[in-house]
Amino acid sequence: MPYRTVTAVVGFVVAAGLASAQPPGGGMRKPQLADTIRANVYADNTFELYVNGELVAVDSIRFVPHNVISVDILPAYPMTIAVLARDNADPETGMEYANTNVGDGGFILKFGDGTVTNGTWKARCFSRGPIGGDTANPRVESTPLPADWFAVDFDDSGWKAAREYSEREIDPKQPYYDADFAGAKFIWTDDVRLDNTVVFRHRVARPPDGRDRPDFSNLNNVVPQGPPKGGGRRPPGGRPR
Ligand SMILES: [Ca+2]
Ligand SMILES: [Ca+2]
Repeated sequence: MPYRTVTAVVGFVVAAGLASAQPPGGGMRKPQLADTIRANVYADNTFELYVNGELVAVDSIRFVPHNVISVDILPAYPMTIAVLARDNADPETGMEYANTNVGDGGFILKFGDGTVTNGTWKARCFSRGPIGGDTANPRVESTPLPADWFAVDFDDSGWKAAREYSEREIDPKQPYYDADFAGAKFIWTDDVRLDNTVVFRHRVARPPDGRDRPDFSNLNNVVPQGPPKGGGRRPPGGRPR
């Protein structure tokens, strides 16, 4: 093939790949790290993050020190985000530090596509306490989590909006300031002290930064572009590729 033709073909594939996962001639190009977006998440005290019904991140430190979790995620739109956030609280009393303290919660998230937490997110509390702030006779009220709380089609239409909190109210620790949360708001339900287990949900219809991104969500159901690697084929004298 003449050199000029090769250049043209490569150029076309690269250009097409910017907006589509579907190269000419069918199949689907494989996603690369450049197709991912960075997710920064900070929770007081811990969280599980689901994107489009799949678990993508868990806080690796359940209590303290307060940490930022940063992971790469492969977005697909519309994108449904569901978060289980927990303040550190004894399930029997709602308190911490051997039932001597009422801790407070707080959650903030920013994705590289511009998705941020704010008061447009849905929020519902599933465990609160000590009821009435009564630390002498602490009680909790808990509701079981719906089995499919993280599912894309879960009906959260009856849920209230999350409440936004200021940095001063949440008082995040230094790792929060070391990460990019510009434009994001701390959120929780209405009572950041007594509401201890909270689920947030949010649907991102299209990338907030306006960038067109390929949709790789069907990748497992198509034949990738190019010859498959591995598959048990063993080159002579070598290990499987
Ligand atoms: Ca609390
Ligand atoms: Ca806390």
